[in-house]
Amino acid sequence: MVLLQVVGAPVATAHSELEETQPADGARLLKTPTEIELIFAEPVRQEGSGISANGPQGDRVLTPKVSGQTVRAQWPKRWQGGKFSVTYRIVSEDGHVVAGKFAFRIDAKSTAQTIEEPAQDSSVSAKDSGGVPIWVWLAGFLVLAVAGYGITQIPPTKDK
Ligand SMILES: [Cu+2]
Repeated sequence: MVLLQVVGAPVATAHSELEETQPADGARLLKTPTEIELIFAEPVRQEGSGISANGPQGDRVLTPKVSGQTVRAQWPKRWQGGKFSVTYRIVSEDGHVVAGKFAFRIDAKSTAQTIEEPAQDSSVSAKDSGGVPIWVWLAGFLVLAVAGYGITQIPPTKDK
């Protein structure tokens, strides 16, 4: 990555630098995107341009659809829980190769289905611990009521 940027710097006069991505670099999504989008400063050639993605499920080569300065690719439907990175290598109109990488997180709701089971366990343990202290609470309220009664009784005795 660093090497590519250093090598690319001296010839940066006319080729297409990446301007914007969708999702943005560093974004945290709650929904799985249907596609990703890369917008470059100048037109991109379809031939030789490629995008690949990496996530918890491994690596996948995506199919880039180039139109002008925009490169789009369909996002794999089930790629939704965790950190993902997209690596691009595109050929700009002047023939130069521009390569780079951006990353984002997807915390899709469908992963909540696997969290439902442990939730049942926690309700069971709540019942177990809840049964014991009922009399403790009643005793506590009684003590507070007596104490409160005693405090409220003090001002009238002072008046007399
Ligand atoms: Cu160039």
